[in-house]
Amino acid sequence: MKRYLTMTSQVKIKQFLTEKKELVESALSNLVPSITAPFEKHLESFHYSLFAGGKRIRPILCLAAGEIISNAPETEKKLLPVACALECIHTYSLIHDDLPAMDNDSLRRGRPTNHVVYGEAEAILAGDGLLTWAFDLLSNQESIVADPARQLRIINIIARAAGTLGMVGGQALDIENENKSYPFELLQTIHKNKTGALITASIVSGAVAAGASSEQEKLLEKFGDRIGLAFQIADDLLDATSTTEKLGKTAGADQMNGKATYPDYFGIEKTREMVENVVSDAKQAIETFGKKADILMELADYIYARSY
Ligand code: GRG
Repeated sequence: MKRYLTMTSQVKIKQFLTEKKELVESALSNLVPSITAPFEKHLESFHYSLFAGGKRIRPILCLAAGEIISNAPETEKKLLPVACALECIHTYSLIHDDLPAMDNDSLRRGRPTNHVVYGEAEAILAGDGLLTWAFDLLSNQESIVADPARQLRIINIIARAAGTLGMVGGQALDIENENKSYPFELLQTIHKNKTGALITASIVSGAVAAGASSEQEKLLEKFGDRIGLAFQIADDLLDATSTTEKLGKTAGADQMNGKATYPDYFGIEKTREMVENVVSDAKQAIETFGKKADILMELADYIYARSY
């Protein structure tokens, strides 16, 4: 099922992304600790990275998946703590990924990386603080979004995706294999865990929080799995073809760090075709939702369009 962004849908999706991004920014401001004594320095570094202008794709996917299940006006408001928890985890992963012991990068979201500004020890702590705050948000009485059994499932979906059997494991494999040549299957495993797991969890947790049935959850999990992969392949393409200025992070960093990417295995053109096919599979998975799936379909097209 191929469908490209027409001018009208491009405007519509940009508007949707802007609106939801604003909503997430304001929820984040309300739901994380403000910069006050006695932890001012630590919180300054926490805020520095969290409010650095990320695209907020994971919280937006969480809200959009919730919308497919229930468009009751209170659903979106209810889902915001889950959406914000996902962004806290993502921001922690970027801070730690940029550390000298990992990718050693000095530019992120268009500004100097956290450790460049606050030093390595504080950057590690800002990451630790963000990760832990995510689970505070997910388990705090004031921000609980579902009945206890559902809430526990949401926490477990996110914990599993962020940890050793997901993002952390993927990052470990990535680092172990730097500057090595390895079979394509290993690259797929790295991508699926390092980037895909949290993206899939964003979609599934949003759906579960909004009351999805297990059948609906399975369809959205398949969509998430494909979108997560498309997102990482698009990121590989952008790293190889875009500029530091446009990306707000160092272009060509994968090659510099000895990281294998899709274009290394298949070249740019074939890799573009692969993103297109993966996005098409993602959309097929949610066809049965009919019109309700429009926004997620357009978000999928947006990920494809972003690879150019
Ligand atoms: C340190 C445990 C740990 C994990 C790090 C996220 C990650 C795992 C590494 C980042 C490496 C990377 C560039 C992966 C490609 C996909 C990706 C996660 C891109 C950054 O996400 P965006 O584009 O960034 O959503 P913004 O800044 O918009 O939030």
